[in-house]
Formats: sequence, C-alpha cells, structure tokens
Amino acid sequence: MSGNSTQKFFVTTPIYYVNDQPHIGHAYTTLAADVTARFHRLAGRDVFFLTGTDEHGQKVAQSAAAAGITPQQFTDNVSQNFRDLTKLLNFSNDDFIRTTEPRNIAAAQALWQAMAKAVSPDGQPAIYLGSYSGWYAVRDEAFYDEAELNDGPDGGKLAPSGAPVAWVEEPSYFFRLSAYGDALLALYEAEPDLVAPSSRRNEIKSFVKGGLRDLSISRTSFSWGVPVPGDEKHVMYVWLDALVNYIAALGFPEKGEGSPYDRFWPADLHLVGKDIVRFHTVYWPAFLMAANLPLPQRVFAHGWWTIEGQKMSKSLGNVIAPSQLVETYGLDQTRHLLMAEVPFGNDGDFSHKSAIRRINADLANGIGNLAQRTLTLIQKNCEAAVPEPGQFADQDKILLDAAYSLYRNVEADLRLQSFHEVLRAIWSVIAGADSYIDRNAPWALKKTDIARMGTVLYVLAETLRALGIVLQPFMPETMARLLDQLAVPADKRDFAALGEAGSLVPGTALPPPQGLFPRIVEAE
Ligand code: ME8
Repeated sequence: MSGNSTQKFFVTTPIYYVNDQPHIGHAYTTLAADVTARFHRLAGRDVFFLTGTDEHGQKVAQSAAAAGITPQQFTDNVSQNFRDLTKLLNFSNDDFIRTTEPRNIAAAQALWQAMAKAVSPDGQPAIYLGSYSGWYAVRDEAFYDEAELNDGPDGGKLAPSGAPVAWVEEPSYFFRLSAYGDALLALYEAEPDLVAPSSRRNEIKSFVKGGLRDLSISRTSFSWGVPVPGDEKHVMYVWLDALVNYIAALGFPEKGEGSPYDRFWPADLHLVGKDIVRFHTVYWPAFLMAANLPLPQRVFAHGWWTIEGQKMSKSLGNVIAPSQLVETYGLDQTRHLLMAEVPFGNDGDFSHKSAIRRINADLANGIGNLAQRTLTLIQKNCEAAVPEPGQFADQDKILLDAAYSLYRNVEADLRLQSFHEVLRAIWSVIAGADSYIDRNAPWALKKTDIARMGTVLYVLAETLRALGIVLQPFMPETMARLLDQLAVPADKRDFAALGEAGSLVPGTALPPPQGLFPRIVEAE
C-alpha cells in the first residue's frame, strides 16, 4: 500500500467553507497541493488534483441568512471567489467540486446507503436511528464531549478551537463509530505513513485510544443539506457530504475498469490543515471501512499561519487576502514565499519584513542574480548563443552532477511533504553555482582563455536549465520565462530532460536576457 509503484497520483485539498472569503490559509493548502501535482506531472505520472468548496450545513445557512439571500445564491457567489483564487495563484487543479452539485449529492447518498447496509465490527448495524443530545459548534461544524469544553467569558461554553458551542437535542441517525476503534488503531500501526507528521499521528492515536462515541450523522432542525435516503426529514451531517467529495469527483458510485474512480482511488495524499485531522483520519477511514472501500494512502496536516504574531481574524482586521500578496510581491514571489518561509507541518508567522527579506535573498539576489549574470555574459561574449564547451574539469562535473541529480535528490523529501527541504536542496545548488561563477570569473577569461570562458558559461547555463526545470512546480510562470531565455524546447522541460538527455545545444540563439525578480525596496 504505502510506497506502491503505480504511476498515478491523486492529491486533494480540503473543500473550503463558503462562509468566508479566501485568505492565505486557504491559498497555502491549495498551493502545497499544486506544487505536489506539478512535481508528479513533470515526473511523468498520471495526476489528478482536486479542490473545491463545502457548501451545506448550518454555518453556511446562517451566513446566507445574515447576507439576506438564499443559501444557493450565497454559495454561488462565494464559491466563485475560491474558483477565482485558483486562477489568481496559477493553480493547476484538474477539477473543482462543489458539494451542492448533483454528483456530490448522488455520491453522498450512495455512500450513506452502502454504510446503512453494513454491519459494524461488533456485529450491529453500522447506522441506526436515535436521538442526539449534546454540544455542537456551528463554527467548526463539530460535536464535542462535555469534557473537552472550556468556560467562555460570558458564561457560555467553548470548544477547544475557541468556537462557541450550543446544546442540541433532536432525532438523529448515528454511525456506530464506537465499534471502529480497534480497526482504526490497527490501521495506524499497519500504515505508519497514513497520518503525518508524526505529532498528528500520536494525537490521533491517543484520541482513538481514549474511546470513540457513536457519531451523529444527520440533523433535523434545518434543511440546508443532503436528504437522507428514505427519511427526508433528515439532512446529512455536513462532514459526511463534505468528505465524500473526494470520491464524488471521481464519479463514485460509478466504478469499474476505465472509470476515474478505478484510475485514481485511493487518494495518494489528502492535504489538510491541523484543525481537521480528526475528520480525515478517524471519521473518513471509518466511513470507508463501513462501506468497504479502499482507504487513502496518506493524510498530511500542515500548521497554522498567524499574521505579524497574531491569530488571523475578521475582528482584528488582519486577514490577508492572497490577492493582496500577489499585488504587493508578485505571483511567483508569493508562491515561493509561502512554501519557503515555514517548514511544512509547523505553525508559521507571516510578516511583511521577513517576506521582503526572503524574496530579496532567495529570488532577487539568489536565482535572479545568477540568471542575470550568466545570461548577460553569454549575450555579450558568446554572440548571444549557447557557448561551445570544451573538456569538463572536475569542478564543472561536480556542479553539473549536483544540478542534474536534483530531482532524484529531492524526491524523497517531496514524498514526505518536506517542501522546505526540497527548496533547501535546490538553493544549495544555487549557492554552488554562485561560488563557481565567482571562482572562475568568466568575465576575466574573455581576455585570458576564451575557450575556458565558453566552458564555464556553458556549465552555468546548464545549471540554470536544471534549476529552471526543478523550480517549475513552485514558480511555473517565471521558470517558464527562464527556460525561454535558455531556448529550452517545450518538450524538454520535464524531469526526464534534466540530465544530458536535454542538454543545451551549442550555437542555439538566445534572446536578450530579462530580469526574473526585481529587488523589493522596503517602504519605510
Ligand atoms: O474545514 N493557516 O473548511 P475551512 C493555515 N469545509 N491554514 C489555514 C488557516 C490558517 N490560518 N486557515 C484555514 C473546512 N486554513 C471544511 C473542510 S474537507 C472534506 C472539509 C486552511 O474553510 C487549512 O487547510 O474551514 C484548513 O484545514 C482549511 O483551510 C479549513 O478550511
């Protein structure tokens, strides 16, 4: 199961609630999925990258009521904002699913029916009708045990997330989650890569070891949801109709040879934030077990962004819209910044000061400067064409080897979602190229050893080509420009072309160089 050798890769993001405008937290998860999808495509795999919006439930119904429009109108408007975000940040998602679409409703009902037919590990029906009385947080769309709650400032109770909870009492269908604890614990043991990073895995294991209660999976006190098959007074718990999106987008319940479901399920990677790990690693696998469907290979939960040291919140007015970042810093600068700034999995703080520092250091002074120096020297001294190399010296081979083997060297980190390690490895080649250019001073070789100058500039151009190829997943637009400036043909931009298979051909004409990343001058 883990480490399987199939050449497909299915990566998903959470589907976002449409009660909110997109902010950098949402952009972050989808960006990580986009980088992942682009990597696997460049490695020649059959990729499906899914994102979308979560549109049912009480929280969305309340936001629509507050806006004075119907839930459907409300969701149509706000879902579009999330779709626009995918364009704005140049996300390469293959599909965008909305839970209000007929395909999601059909899949949710089919999953319900499969679960309703099932017998749980303790020999009883997996779904039964009862009555729920307990605490519910609309903001989290989650049920909480009394023991998990804290006292709020105004005498009310708060969930661990800080969301206010209310007492709910109503008829409800239940999923017999309590019977799945042992199966889940056995799963975490058998599949140590399933829940990552390991801190999350430990958290989930102890949650399950603490004992699971049956889960209320339908509501009767509002109607903005998917009707329960055969008992339409009930709508499904919003998380059930949300989680099913991952298979609904593959055409479930349609299965069989040649179907998208057979081609892509199980998911290779569900990327989520740390707030929703429980839903993806306890509820979702238990639902799938009950329905006798294969389980996802991996769920990775990344950390939380704060802004200039503070929690992002509407009331503090410090919510950062991704469009603001793109306007201030540029598209690929924003993409690089978000992926490079924080080890993936850790919490991180966004500040304009460190954003500017990173963009200038990594991009303007880093790869941007290396490209500008190399391409300008070639333009001036090599008749604006790829230079002719002579024999490679040891130091040439060392740099070329490091550049050519970049994909091989970062693949393991990519599989672990260590994007910052991937970038660190790429930047160590940039640093190697910087010291190579200074050591060899090709500008001075023009007078002393013109043949060696050609070799040095060729090695640098080849290194830039490799850097351009491996950085495409992070900065697709700018790296396409870099590869254009090196006259790399469109069919030689994937990882198969990284080594000598795609080497630049001496004598190929090169266009005049253009700066890749302007330096940002800090406004005082
Ligand atoms: O939970 N830092 O939707 P949601 C980092 N609809 N990531 C953040 C973030 C922050 N400050 N804020 C949000 C839901 N996120 C459900 C999901 S999936 C079947 C249903 C990201 O709109 C992070 O990925 O509340 C988090 O898990 C997600 O947005 C929550 O989005």
